[in-house]
Amino acid sequence: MDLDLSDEQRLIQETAREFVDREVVPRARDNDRAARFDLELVGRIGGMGYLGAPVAEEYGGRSLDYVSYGLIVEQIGRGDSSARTVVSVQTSLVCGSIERWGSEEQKQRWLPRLCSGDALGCFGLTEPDTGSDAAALRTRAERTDGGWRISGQKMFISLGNHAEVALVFAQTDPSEKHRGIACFLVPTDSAGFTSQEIHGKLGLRASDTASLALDGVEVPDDALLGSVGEGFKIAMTALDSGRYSVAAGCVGICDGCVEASVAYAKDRRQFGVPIASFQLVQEMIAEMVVKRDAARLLVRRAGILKDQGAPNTVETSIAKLYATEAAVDCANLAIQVHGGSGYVDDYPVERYLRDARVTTLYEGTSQIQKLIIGREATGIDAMTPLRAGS
Ligand code: COS
Repeated sequence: MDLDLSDEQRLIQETAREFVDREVVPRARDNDRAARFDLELVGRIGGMGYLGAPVAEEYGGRSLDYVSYGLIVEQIGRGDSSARTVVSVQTSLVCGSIERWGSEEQKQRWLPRLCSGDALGCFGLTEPDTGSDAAALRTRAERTDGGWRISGQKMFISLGNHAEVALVFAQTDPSEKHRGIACFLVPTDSAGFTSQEIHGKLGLRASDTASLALDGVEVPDDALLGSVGEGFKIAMTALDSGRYSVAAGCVGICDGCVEASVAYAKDRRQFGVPIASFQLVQEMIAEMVVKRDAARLLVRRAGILKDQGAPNTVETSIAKLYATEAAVDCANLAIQVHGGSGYVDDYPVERYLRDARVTTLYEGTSQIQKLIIGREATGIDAMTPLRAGS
């Protein structure tokens, strides 16, 4: 595995770093405090081509490789995980799914506007009663003359209040279980489609999170993405990319924790010396550095496999599991290095902890990632006790 970055990848990394320091970092605290979804910032991120970086240029993307995409997402994650969530959802879950599974007409209709940031999209998989067991979703799609009628509820949907199009996963035939699921491109101004903001989140306060209700929403046949029965596969392939993106963002959190902690520890003096002189402080910094580097290498491996077109679901789960847990650990350690100052938002580390916390939950919990990894290692499916015993 060649871990070296090409000259072009280094340039992409450096450009993203400068962009984030200039545009993302200065706004992060105020947006967090105000719980503001910063549409102007989204526009600037779109202007950089960061909302559809791996999408083909003919559809408005930048045709970038996955390693480069990961480098961009890492930088944005270092600046602000709320902004990074926009990039991950829009690029990996929405644009990636439309590019891979969409008809030529669907791609032409949606991708250029999504890649530029003129339109936002959301990914409607999770429901009030359906999280880890995604195949058990209850939203129903029934055939009508020339189309479908969709009814159900979706929960914890990032960008759901601002999206123009929602990928809605719905069951067409419950007896078919996961093979009955279909995915629809639903314009959010459709009659019967409503969204509601979810308030009171621990972190990602500057990210838009919605519950969606679909009350007999009618869509034409050409709103179907892929074919009936392919919906579960569409969701899983989208998550293979989304988990990679979350993991890359978490490397950025780890890196931000190292940077902030090193700077603080060299500046802050106690007992007459900078606290960076103390072995117990260096131990915390060393732990952060090791976790950041390990997470970065795991993300790089997953990216390289994706660029090779090789199977990478398990390697992506390994990267997602490790990087998200590392981000929580690093943020917690970074607060410890900062002492009382780390507990208030003069420094970014308390936001890092609040924002990191959701990453071990969304796009598949750490427990789901372990079950995917364990199944590959043992050949035994332990997803549910019932199946493990059968
Ligand atoms: N890529 C393509 N296809 C995949 C896939 C992937 N990564 N993972 C599974 N599939 C396919 C399988 O090949 C299988 O296809 P067939 O019907 O042709 O046999 C089908 O999907 C069912 O797969 P599997 O048996 O693995 O499903 P399980 O119910 O055992 O496990 C888990 C599915 C639990 C792994 C899945 O439901 C999951 O990831 N849950 C978490 C959901 C999640 O992340 N939610 C958060 C959303 S936030 S946006």
